[in-house]
Amino acid sequence: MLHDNHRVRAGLDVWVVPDFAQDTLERNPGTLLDEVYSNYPHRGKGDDIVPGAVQWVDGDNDALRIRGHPLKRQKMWLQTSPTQQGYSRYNYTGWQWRVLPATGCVDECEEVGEILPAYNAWLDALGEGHEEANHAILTAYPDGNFYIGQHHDKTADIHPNSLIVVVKLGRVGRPFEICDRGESKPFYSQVLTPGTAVIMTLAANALVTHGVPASPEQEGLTGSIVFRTIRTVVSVAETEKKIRASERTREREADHKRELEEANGGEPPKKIKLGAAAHRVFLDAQGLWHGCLNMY
Ligand SMILES: O=C(O)CCC(=O)C(=O)O
Repeated sequence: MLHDNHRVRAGLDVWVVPDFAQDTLERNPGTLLDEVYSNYPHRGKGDDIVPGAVQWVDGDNDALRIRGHPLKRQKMWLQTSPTQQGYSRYNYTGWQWRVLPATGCVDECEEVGEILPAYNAWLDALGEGHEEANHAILTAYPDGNFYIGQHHDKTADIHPNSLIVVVKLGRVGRPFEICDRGESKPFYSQVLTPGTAVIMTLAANALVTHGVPASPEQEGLTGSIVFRTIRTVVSVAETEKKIRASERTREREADHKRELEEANGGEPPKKIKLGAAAHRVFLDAQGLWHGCLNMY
């Protein structure tokens, strides 16, 4: 069912299959995104996440910002199990505990609930023994200024036998790029039409990075839904505990920053890189180090 002529490169387990939404999920990728985008609330800057509800989290919401910077996309998390039994967690670089309760149950999102059985039937029919998808992340790019940089999926929370399947949504195509790990020049760069699926194994995900570059001239909403099998479930009580602990850490860091700034006569810290890590350091008038804040 996965044909060699759909591989992005011979021998690599990454396939690009056109019209996957239309043919396999039997759903129009334009109306699917439009409906999910407008039928559920968006939590923007300053809005609270409603635990366990189906909702979009915008990139400027504090829970989604990455090290203080707005993310250039909007996201919705769905899981197949009831959220009262715990949240399925997919952790990635810069992920924050306070976004985990933004996960809703697919039973309360009928647009996605309707396509999931067709997705899992396709997976079963592949006959490769892949685990059924129990998790989906929708990403929305309101226009071409929104994007996702080159990355590989972090696999700690993904079932080893999961496939990663990105289905492109919207009414217009969007470039998609794949690079060899460690390279910045893509070996694959194509405008993928709505409904196209990018399918990869975890082994292939470890060899390459993928991303949707900014295309500032592009107008119109585009997006994707990514199906995975997630193995990490965190209870509601544990999630709340982790959120409280990270809140205390943020408060401590803010106090520490204020104290160091006061001691430094109101001067902001200077950014330096020590090895791979970035730090904000306070140097006194003689250039002597007298405090350091980790970047957060
Ligand atoms: O929107 C896309 O096409 C890619 C999404 C993606 O790579 C991700 O959510 O990890």
